[in-house]
Amino acid sequence: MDGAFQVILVLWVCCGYILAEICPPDWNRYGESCYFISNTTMDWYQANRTCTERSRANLAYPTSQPEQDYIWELFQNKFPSTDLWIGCNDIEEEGNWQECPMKSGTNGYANWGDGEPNDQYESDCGLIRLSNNGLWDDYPCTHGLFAVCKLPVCSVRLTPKCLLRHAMEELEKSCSGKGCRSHPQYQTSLIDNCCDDQ
Ligand SMILES: [Ca+2]
Ligand SMILES: [Ca+2]
Repeated sequence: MDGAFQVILVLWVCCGYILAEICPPDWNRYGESCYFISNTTMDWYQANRTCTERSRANLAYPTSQPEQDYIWELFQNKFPSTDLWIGCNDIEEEGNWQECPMKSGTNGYANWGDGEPNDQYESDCGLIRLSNNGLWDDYPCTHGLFAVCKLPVCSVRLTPKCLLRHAMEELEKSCSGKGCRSHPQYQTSLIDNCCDDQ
């Protein structure tokens, strides 16, 4: 018997619940994270707010080449002819880039195009550039682009009563509203109580 299945079976028989890791509706899962591409364009500040207000997510920034490739493919499948805001910025201090290091190394992953970021036109916000095969560029934050939000997968406790009372979509909605595993606001609550109000 598969090990993961054994754990689920033991939880179900002994404790009356199973654990499930899910993403909210319309989000896409990759690894331990969920991703959402906005349906409209907006400036970088609004993009950042949109992610925060939407399930308390963050404006995503790739932290590895596989994640960069996943986000880029996800975006190209939805909007194949434009650029995409990511969370990198040097708004607070020119040249001091938040979230995205200047070069890949001990500070993390970087994917800047040649000569970028160059602060042309007083550019303080990072984007994935269509015309440069997805390499990063800096651009004025007031420009209107799509946004990519990122959220840790939600860990929910499913009981038989819960499963009877809720459709999966409803579970996902309640999960996205109540907290997610590893999210800074919920680190003390590794299992949220999506179904504990039965
Ligand atoms: Ca700048
Ligand atoms: Ca630039």
